[in-house]
Amino acid sequence: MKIPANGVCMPAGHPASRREIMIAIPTGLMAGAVMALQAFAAQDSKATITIDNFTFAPAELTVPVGSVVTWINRDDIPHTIVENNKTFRTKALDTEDSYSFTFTTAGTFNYICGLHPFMMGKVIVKP
Ligand SMILES: [Cu+2]
Repeated sequence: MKIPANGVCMPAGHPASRREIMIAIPTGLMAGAVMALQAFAAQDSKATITIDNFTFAPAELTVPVGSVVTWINRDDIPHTIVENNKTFRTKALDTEDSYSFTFTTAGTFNYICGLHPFMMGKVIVKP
């Protein structure tokens, strides 16, 4: 091992290493915060509406913004889901077909079955 003339052993990378640590800590904290937010957003963010016997159940569903709502057709005939303001609209869903929609804005979403307009449902999205 070669010892420098002044006798002080100073690795070339040393001045940068403290700065790297100072950057690494906030980055780690931010990653933790993002993961915590994702865990929070995932809470109660999924709901299912069953279609059976010409009925949406529950007929009225309240969910927080960001929720994914899935409709499943358990009836033995096809149904569609058509939101009154065309926010979402499906093709005919056969038995056991499903459709998912993510509600990204708050509001009340009234929908019907396009094949049987007397079938009505409502999703209320809270901010
Ligand atoms: Cu129908």
